[in-house]
Amino acid sequence: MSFSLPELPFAKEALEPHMSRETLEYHYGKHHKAYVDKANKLIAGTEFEKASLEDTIQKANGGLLNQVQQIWNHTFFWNCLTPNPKEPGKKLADALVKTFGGVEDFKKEFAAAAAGNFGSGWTWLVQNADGTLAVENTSNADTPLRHGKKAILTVDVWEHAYYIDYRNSRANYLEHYWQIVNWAFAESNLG
Ligand code: MN3
Repeated sequence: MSFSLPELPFAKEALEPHMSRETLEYHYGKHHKAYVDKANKLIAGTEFEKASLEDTIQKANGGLLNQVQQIWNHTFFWNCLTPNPKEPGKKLADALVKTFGGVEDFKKEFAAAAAGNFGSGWTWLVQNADGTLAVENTSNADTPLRHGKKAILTVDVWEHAYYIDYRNSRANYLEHYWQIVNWAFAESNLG
């Protein structure tokens, strides 16, 4: 078994003007694809040749771990975006009210964490093993899966995610992110 690049869940131009076709051509077509290609080279002849992506994330180390985490993180990220956003559903909205005080309070805390995530990384809404929700940052390729947490929502804050559309302004990128968030996908991840 080898890893494959999943189809994007929308057309490359579908998220414009918030995320351009050009960004997706690079971010999905080159960066995400490169993680898949590099992982497949690294598993050749190893115990991971027949392992699932999730098992490999739990067991791999070093360069391979970085690549497989980035494959998973990006696939999850594309699913967190939609050209047809709707308001958060009741189950998710209630959970956000309980933990953060409200949907807008959650968005503020998540955006502040993303703005403050130093260097390359990801910002997540996670569900802990005890069912509680939390906003967390990870660095580089690190992913909540590796730490026994369920990912609910994420934003990629590597510069490659926003440099084409927003240059150095992560803040502008984050403002536009809220216009294309797939709340229904986030809600479907709640346990
Ligand atoms: Mn990325």
